[in-house]
Formats: sequence, structure tokens, C-alpha cells
Amino acid sequence: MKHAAVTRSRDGVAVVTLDNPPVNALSAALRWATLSELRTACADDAVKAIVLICAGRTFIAGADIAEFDQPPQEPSFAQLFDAIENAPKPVIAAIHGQALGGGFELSLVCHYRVAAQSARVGLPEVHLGLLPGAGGTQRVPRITGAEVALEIITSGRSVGSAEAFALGLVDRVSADSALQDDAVDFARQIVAEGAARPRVRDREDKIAKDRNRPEMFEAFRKANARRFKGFKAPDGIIAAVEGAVTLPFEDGMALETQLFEGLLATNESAAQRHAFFAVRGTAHIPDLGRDVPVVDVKAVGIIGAGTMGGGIAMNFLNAGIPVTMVETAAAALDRGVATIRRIYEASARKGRLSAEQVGQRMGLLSPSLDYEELRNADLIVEAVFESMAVKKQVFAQLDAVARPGAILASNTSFLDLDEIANATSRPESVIGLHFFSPANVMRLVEVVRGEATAPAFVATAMKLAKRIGKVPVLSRVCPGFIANRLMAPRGEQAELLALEGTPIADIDATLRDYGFAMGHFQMMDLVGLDVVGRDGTERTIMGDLVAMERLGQKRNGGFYDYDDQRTAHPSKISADVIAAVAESRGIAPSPTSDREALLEALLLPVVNEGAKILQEQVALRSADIDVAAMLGYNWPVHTGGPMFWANTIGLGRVVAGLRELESRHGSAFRPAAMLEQLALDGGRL
Ligand code: T1G
Repeated sequence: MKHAAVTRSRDGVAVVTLDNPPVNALSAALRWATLSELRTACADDAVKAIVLICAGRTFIAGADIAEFDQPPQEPSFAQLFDAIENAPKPVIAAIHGQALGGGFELSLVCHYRVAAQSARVGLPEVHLGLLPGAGGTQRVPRITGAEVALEIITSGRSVGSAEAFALGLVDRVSADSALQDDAVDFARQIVAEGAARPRVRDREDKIAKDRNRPEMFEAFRKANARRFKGFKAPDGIIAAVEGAVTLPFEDGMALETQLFEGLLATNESAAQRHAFFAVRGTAHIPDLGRDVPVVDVKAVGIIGAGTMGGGIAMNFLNAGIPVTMVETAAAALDRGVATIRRIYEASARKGRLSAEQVGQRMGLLSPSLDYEELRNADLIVEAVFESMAVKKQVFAQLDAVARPGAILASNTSFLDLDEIANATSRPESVIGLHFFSPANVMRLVEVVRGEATAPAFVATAMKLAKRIGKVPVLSRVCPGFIANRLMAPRGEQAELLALEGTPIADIDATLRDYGFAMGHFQMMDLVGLDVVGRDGTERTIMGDLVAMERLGQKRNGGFYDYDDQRTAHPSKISADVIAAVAESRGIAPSPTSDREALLEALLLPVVNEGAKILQEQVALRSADIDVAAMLGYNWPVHTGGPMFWANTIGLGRVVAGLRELESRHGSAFRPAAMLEQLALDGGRL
């Protein structure tokens, strides 16, 4: 990979341009190149000041995350940063795009910071299970004070140039187009005024005040305990920022390094770094090279104005793509349009959208009762009732009106896409775009590749998904595709454990303790027991509860009873139903009280299903399955997803646990062949 730092001198100012596409990650090679150019500029008497700027779309976006799994490489951050901070000439950082993590920390060891108007700065290490490990926890408090520093670093949020200037994080804001010129002018001004080289590390005023508020740190920790649940990095950040206030700078830096290295060694950080690359890796499709043509989607049609159709439409409207939304009945169409408007207006009331943006987005929406209005659409997404007969009829109509080359997508969550495709004269144009409810919120979209789907349409769908802010995961055709198929065993297991007499509250608590936002039975009650599709004729707990008009939170309670504040309480009614269903199915009581055993009983079958999805080549890679679980079912990110978690606990333990379940419950729990083989070989999923 090209790593370069090129220097051009302008009126005594050396402009060092760093270049490491795509985001100028501060790799070892780039650190070398930067150090080398800095030394050259410092040794050149004609150079009076130095500007560090980046090529491409952004300033340095952080350390090269991939380096963390390799042995440390010279020059270290400390070596480079010491050279900058103690340079004999003023060093000015010129920031565009995003200065993040180690990139923002590098700018903080510069003597001054000039930011382009659209630039943002931030320390997102917390999202990787880490803390800023190159001085961010020590320098930011010296500029902003500890309280602001705690909020910025534990949230990992980026800060716009205006706020950064107001906080003192940058010294000047420049027009985007004039950044380099302004930075050079600023450098010349500094030189003219005596070439001062202030170091952030020497600032004491803000942290001196913080020393009078030692209680701040514990108070911050307590106030955010819920937000930090399951994550170790925030505690490390709080301790490091407290060190910035209470310790001399060098000791604070030593504490930061110690805390950083401790976090780097945790599974939680490995899991979150895995998730970072996994989410970005789903778009890489081996047989779709960069030469595969992509359709320029300029107009979209949506069939169905219900919850899914409306949510899907919003994704395209949000991206500025016109949408024709077609329904069969005027009332349904009006309801769909009104729902979209209501959601946008609620966002406007919360300040997330301007009234103008609401108007723009609604202006892109064309409701219609006529399929003919779809004749110019480049992509049409069907989101009608989940019935093969209905979908086949819709696709036959689309086949008749859609322009040649249009992509015909089904939002089906379960049905055989190939069967739908074969109901048209153009199966190569049919693809699955499976959104997750609420479709305008959930980031996952499963791109389902049918037997006949043309590569260009797959490539288009993958690219379009990212354009509308989604994370696409490619799936082959199978019942439930990836996420729903993967997670079904967790529900089946939860209900089996309940039938064996394990209290549903214990089962839900086990899942919450692992990191799920809510347990299985809580989620069923929230979604609505009548909504959850049930196949098969076997008597089920939900079937009985629905028959009793117990639909969950929305009506009469479900697995739990609910008070007026919608707080869940154990229900004797559902406990009796569970016992009755268990008896009718001849399931002997054998409750499990051991939480570790409960967790494995709930989640190992998910891992097993993931291995089957992989060995059937429904998913391209195990990381994609992790992404589907994390983004489709809120699988806790700090575990990395089911496949990463299985690797963490060891496949030998996974296989042994499945065999134990198989001995108690039969062949449904038999370990997948791939799992058995990998466990034998000491491999990983
Ligand atoms: N290291 C390595 N690769 C990176 C990277 C990084 N920091 N950031 C992005 N990439 C790759 C990414 O995998 C993808 O690769 C491509 O760049 C485009 O990324 C010591 C310890 C900057 C906002 O956490 O938030 O500094 O898939 O698709 O949507 O204290 O990338 O094309 O092969 O995300 O335009 C701290 C992480 C690191 C920032 C751009 N920094 N990056 O978003 O592009 S730890 C971060 C981002 C650290 C120090 C600590 C985003 C972005 P590929 P992309 P994007």
C-alpha cells in the first residue's frame, strides 16, 4: 500500500502531505514517513513552520486498527508524537474530513489546529472496546476540562468544527476550499509573532479547577451505569481522565497506557474490532469484481404502503431518491403516507430534521393506486402480505409494467425467492431485499441472491444498500435466509426450557445478563404473540396464550402480566399454560438453575445453525453471520456475534455442549459437520 508524506515549502512554511488511502490510517509506514519528513523540515533552516495536512477525503482517521493484532511496530505513536510536540518549529495540523482517534491525538500534539468548516474531530476508541491510547485522555481534559472530556470520550461522538472551536479543541476554522492556504497563512502569522510552540500537555487551568471536584468521576460513572452496562472501556476512560486531573502528565500518560493495554487484551475489544471490520467486510463479494456494471438507481417503486412498505420507502426518501408507493386501496395508501409524514414530523419535533427536510422528503414521495406509475422505476420493492400466491401475482404484474432492466425485489422474509422469480419472464431481474422492522431504523438488509439473479443486480443492491445507510449481508435462498433462520433456535430453546420448568424470568435474565437488551419472552410480549408466525401443528405456549386473548403487552399480557406502567410481572396464568402444554406434550420437569448451562442451552443451537448456514454456503463468511445477528437481532456487540463468541469459548466446548443437548433432546441438536471438523482440527469459524 502507498504510504507517503510529501513536503512542499511555501514562503518558509513546509507543507507535509500525508497519504495513506482510504482514510489515512496512521499505520507504521505512515508514521515513519511522517517522522522522516518532520525531521527533514526541522533541519531545514529555510523552514520556519510546518503544516501537517492529509491527501484524500479525510485527515487521519485513527490508528490502523488491523495493527492491533500484530506485534508493535516502530516508530511508536509516542516516538512520533514526542518529535512533533517538541519540534523546534511550530507544527500546525490542518484538518479536513474527520480527525479521529490517533489522528485527533496527533493533532493535539501539534502546537496549533486549523479545521475546515465541515471537519469533525473525535475519539471513537470506546466503540472498539478501547480508550484513546496516544494521549487523548490526558490532553483533551487540559483543553475542555474533565467533565466535557468524559462525555466526548465515553460517547465516542465526533465534534463539528464550530463546537470544537468553541471548546478550544481547534484554534481556527477555515472555509473547506481554503484549508491549506489558511493553515499556511496561520503558520506565517505564528512565525511573525515569534513562532510560539504551546504544548497542550502544559495547560493546567482547567484541570486545576477539576481537582476541586473529585466526586465528579464516580458521579459520572453512576449516572451512566446503564449506558456502560457490559462494556469495560468506559470505566477505563473515566480512570484515565481522573488521572489527567490528579497526576503529573507523564504519570497520567503511563496510567493511560496501562489501561489501554489492559483493554486491548480483552475479548470485548477483540470482539468490537472484529465487528468493525465485519460490518465493512460484508460488501466484499468474491465473484463480483469492480468491473461488474452497476445500475444507477434514480427512481424507486414500492408495492405496499403498510409498516414495511412505508419504512422501506423512507430509506430511499432519506437518501433523496424519488419513490412511487403503490397500494391497491386508497385508504391503505393514505394511511401509509400519513404514517411516513407523522414519523418525519416527530423527528422534526426532536430536532433531528428541519421542516424543510421533511418537505423535501415528502415531496419525493408519489402515492399511487396504479401499477402503470412504476413503468420508469429502476428498482421496485414488493412489500405485500407474506403469501406466495399474493407475491407471485404481484410479480406477474410487475413483469408486465416494469421497464426492461429494472430490478424487481421482494422483501419476503421467508418464502422461496426462486419460486417468485420463476413467476416472471425475467428471473435474472429478481432479487431479495429483506429489511428488518422497523425498516427505516434497522441497519441490516439481507440481499438475497436467487439462482438466476444477474450479478449486476446483486452488485447494484449491495451498493444501493450502503447508499441508503444500510449494511447489506448477501444470502442465498433458504427458509429464513440468515438472521431469522439463525436466531429461531434461541426462541425454540427458550420455550423448551420453559416447558421443562425453568422460570421464564430466569431465561430472560440469562439473555439480558449476556448483553441482549431484552429476553426472549419479553420480546415476544412486546412484538405481540399474535404477530409471531408459528408453523407446525404442535400445541405451543403461544398458541394457547393467543387463544386466551393474551397477546402480550398490547392486550391482557402474555408471558408476563403488565401493570399500568407496562412493568412486567410473573404471571400465574402463563405459568399454568406452560405446565399444561408441557404435560400435554409429555415433557418431564427438569428445570435448569445454572445460568452458564442456561446460556449455552439457549445460544449453542444458534451457533450450530450458523455453522449449517455456512456449510450450506447460504452465507459467504462467518463474519457476515455475526453482522446479521448483531444488526438484525441486536446480538451484543461486545461479544462479536455468535460465531465470534463460539471461537472465543472454543469450538470443542461448543461441540461438547451440543452433544449434551443432543443426548437430552435428540438429533436436532447434533453438531453440524463443519463444527465437528473444526473442533477436531482446532480451527475457528
Ligand atoms: N484502520 C484501518 N482501516 C480502517 C480504519 C482504521 N482506523 N478506518 C477505516 N478503515 C477502512 C475500513 O475498514 C474500510 O475498508 C475503509 O477504510 C473505508 O471505511 C491509538 C487506539 C473514518 C468515519 O475508530 O469510523 O486510533 O472495507 O467504510 O463509511 O488512540 O471508517 O474499504 O476495505 O468505514 O466513509 C480510531 C474508524 C482507531 C475510526 C469513514 N478510529 N473508522 O467512514 O468508510 S483506534 C476509528 C471510521 C485509535 C489511538 C486509537 C470510518 C470513517 P474497506 P468505511 P466511511
